[in-house]
Amino acid sequence: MKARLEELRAEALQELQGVETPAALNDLRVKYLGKKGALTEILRGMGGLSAEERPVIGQVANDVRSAIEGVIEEKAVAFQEAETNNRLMAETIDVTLPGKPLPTGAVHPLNKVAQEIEDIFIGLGYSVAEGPEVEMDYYNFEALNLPKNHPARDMQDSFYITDDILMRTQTSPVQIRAMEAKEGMTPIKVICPGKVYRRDDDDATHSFQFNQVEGLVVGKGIRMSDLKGTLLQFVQQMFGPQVQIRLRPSFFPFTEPSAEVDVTCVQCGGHGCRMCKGTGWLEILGCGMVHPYVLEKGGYDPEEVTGFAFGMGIERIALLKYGIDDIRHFYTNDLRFLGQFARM
Ligand code: 2U9
Repeated sequence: MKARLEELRAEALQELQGVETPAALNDLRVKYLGKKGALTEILRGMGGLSAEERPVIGQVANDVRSAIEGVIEEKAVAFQEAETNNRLMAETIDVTLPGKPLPTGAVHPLNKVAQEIEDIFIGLGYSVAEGPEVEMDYYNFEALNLPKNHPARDMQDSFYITDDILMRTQTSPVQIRAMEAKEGMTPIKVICPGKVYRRDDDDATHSFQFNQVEGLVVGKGIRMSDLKGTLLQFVQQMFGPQVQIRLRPSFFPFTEPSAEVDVTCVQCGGHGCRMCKGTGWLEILGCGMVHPYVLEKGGYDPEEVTGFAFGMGIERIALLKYGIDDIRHFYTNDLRFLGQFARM
């Protein structure tokens, strides 16, 4: 019986050496150690052994069982490890590979320029104010020295909603509201960016809706030279330190005196080219000293304080800055156009 057990051990170990799959390993476990397996079969014959032989053969049988179990366990662990390794290999991700590009948006060039203008004036100590786009006639016209039937109202044909309510034609009403909110306190240094609406036929330089930034400073002893210095600072930060400005007399109902401001041509530097039509200058904004009537409407005594104001079209600044020839590019949302500003 001992010889049969030893034979069984040798045969089992031999067969286990060549096993190649977990399923085959399990078959061998059943074949040798299972309830109807070879070892059980041999042990059934132990009943016929003498009392001396039984513990000896029992010991051998246990040794054979442990030897076979040991190899099966070893093989099982090896299969498990191999499978884990295969899975890890198959699931390996090379984190150094470039990712799939995600299409991302970009700040619209008009918002970009508006933000840039805001940043420059914030750097000069201004705060930023916003107000309603649907505005009362009083704030849009009346308080800005444009009474009903004033001929200058014709300059800005407007979208009226009722007799007294319209789409704002400028952001100046926000400044009137800022003055009211300050209740006579000085100084005021505010800029007001936002959309405005005018009944224009759209073309390369006009749009029924466009964007403005206006500025207002009110305080004791504010002078036209403060205005000029502020605007020079602004254009040099916006277009470069080489840029100069000139003021030409103009007229606005809400400022007196009023001026239009030109910058030396951003294209040719002032020598004269197609962009500046040979003049060396480009008009970029309007400005002036706040009209006493407007100061009064805002709750300030024009005998005590003075102020300056300016207004510019963001589209116009963006056209000049980026050399664009048609403002309709800003509104038609062609991604080939807009994409050019994504990395600027
Ligand atoms: C208050 C008092 C005065 C704002 C001003 C201009 C001159 C001006 C135009 C530029 C091009 C409008 O976008 S545009 O068509 N604006 O020329 N704006 S002074 O004056 C104010 C504003 C508010 C209380």
